[in-house]
Amino acid sequence: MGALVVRVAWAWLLLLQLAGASHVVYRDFETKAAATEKVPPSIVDPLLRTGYHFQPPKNWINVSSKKRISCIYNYIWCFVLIYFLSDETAAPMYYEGWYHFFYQYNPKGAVWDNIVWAHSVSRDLINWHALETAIEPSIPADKYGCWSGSATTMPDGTPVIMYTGVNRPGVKHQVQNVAYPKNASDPMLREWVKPDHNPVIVPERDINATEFRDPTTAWLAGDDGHWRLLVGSAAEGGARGVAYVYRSRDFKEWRRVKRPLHSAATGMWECPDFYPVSRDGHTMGLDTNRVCGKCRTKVKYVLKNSLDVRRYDYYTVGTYDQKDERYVPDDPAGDEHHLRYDYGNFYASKTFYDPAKQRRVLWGWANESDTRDHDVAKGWAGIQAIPRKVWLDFSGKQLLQWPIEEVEALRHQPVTLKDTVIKAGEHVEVTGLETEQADVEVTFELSSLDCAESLDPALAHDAERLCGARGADVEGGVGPFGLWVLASANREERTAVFFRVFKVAGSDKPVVLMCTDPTKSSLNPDMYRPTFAGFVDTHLSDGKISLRTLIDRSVVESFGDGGKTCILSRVYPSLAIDKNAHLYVFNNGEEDVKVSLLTAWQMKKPLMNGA
Ligand code: DQQ
Repeated sequence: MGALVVRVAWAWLLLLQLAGASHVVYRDFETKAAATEKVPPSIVDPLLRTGYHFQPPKNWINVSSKKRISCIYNYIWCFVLIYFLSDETAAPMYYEGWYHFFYQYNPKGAVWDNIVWAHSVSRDLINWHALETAIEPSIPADKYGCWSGSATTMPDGTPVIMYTGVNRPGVKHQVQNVAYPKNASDPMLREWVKPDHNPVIVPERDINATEFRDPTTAWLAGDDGHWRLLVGSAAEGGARGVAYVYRSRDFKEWRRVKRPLHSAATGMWECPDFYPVSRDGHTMGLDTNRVCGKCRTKVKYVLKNSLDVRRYDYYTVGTYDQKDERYVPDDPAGDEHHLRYDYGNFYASKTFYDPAKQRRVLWGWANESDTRDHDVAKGWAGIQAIPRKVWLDFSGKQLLQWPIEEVEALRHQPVTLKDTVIKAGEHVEVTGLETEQADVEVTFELSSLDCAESLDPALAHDAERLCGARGADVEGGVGPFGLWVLASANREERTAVFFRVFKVAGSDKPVVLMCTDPTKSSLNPDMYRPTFAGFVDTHLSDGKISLRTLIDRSVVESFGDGGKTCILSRVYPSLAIDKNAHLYVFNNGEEDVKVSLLTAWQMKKPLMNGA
């Protein structure tokens, strides 16, 4: 009976998706000729290409054969299906003084197709050099595609790549393959060889072979000498997301553990990620392979899945019982999508342990939010978010994320604003620097929450609806207050990144909403401009809340309250381009807000794959 209910629910959800999709497909994919004529000139302006966010010189970097951006709008699921993409995090890693980034790439165009593993290297995760393609279809086990995967460092220091190969035409039949460096003494790891024993993991009969992909970094647990890794999958006709555990002594023979590490009624899990984090508030990262038996009590685990039906990255914090090979989230309702790495455009991410700085680094892919035809006209699509250091908050309930410190080397021309009160309905421009490529850190101080509006209980768990319903321009009680970025001189174009504070009857803890509202980001009429939002878990006990926003021409990437809530948005201004981009602090709330300190820096352009 339970299974029947789940199936009916899924069929219903699917119908809703399709209904939403057909509407958006109609909007986004008119005939190519017609749409190309409509591509606004500003979209193809090279000045909208990002300056310091990772991207190759041209073409697509990605996710899968289709992209869906899902959102909740007026209670209705809407889905944008975009059938061609470029760059997703396949395998970030560190080797012999170099960071390596392998990513899903279409060498032939700005849409998802012909996917290979492109390869770039860096000394600092900021300046990048493009190398030759690392892995491309060349054996029967990957003849029809080299999809996502991960790198694992062996005890002797050499890396191994596991990746998904598509080995049959038509239906995407997926297997897992292994590749080794041809010459481990080359720190650039330019060439990779695929042993004859590929594929090393094939789906057993009870697994849906078209939903079986993206092996994780492998780890050793206990003294049994076995490597473990996860493969993302779906069960119950697609209704359940599953992370299967496979074990091996030699990376050649792999056996599935009978029960999955974890599964939930969410739909297909792509790109799973599983790693330990320190539970005592340490910001240092942990190497999955070095969690000693004694330290286990000081460690929590994070399981992330990239949810195919929504195209967002969700995670839970929990406990890993390695004897039982099971993971249990601390929050029994955690699988119901309480926590996201990023409440904006951020998908198919991966973390890696960086031994050079003893930190865990999270890297996610952000696709465009224009249309396929715009991408074709631009000749490029897809960027990487700024790599983020990630660790467990002292509360143990959620992760904190912060741009890696290396990005600060790009800062120059600092401008500050101190102890400036922004009165109700007012705004202040931050001048003295160019802000189309900038890093802004600001601390807001609230003298009182007396004016905070009461939160409608129906919206108490739905940040996106709360934000989307009225956006940044509503006159609130405490907030909306925050930044207008990539704003034109007269502010007819602007993207708002803001907070709004609510009170809840019977609780002394305020509800703090963080939101990005790009609905006025461009005068071009045909842009997809979803608002994005998440709640910030804070008591506001010192009356302060901070915001950091990385602005990069068509990216607005924000970190609320020290990295508790993050939102990345793609926007395509038509006026606020290059030197015409302005930055403001605004307050649309009734209560005054003080900027105790704002510092804004212009950002230099690093080496970016030769572009
Ligand atoms: N994109 C890859 C897949 C992965 C998906 C193919 C994530 O391996 O599941 O390019 O978007």
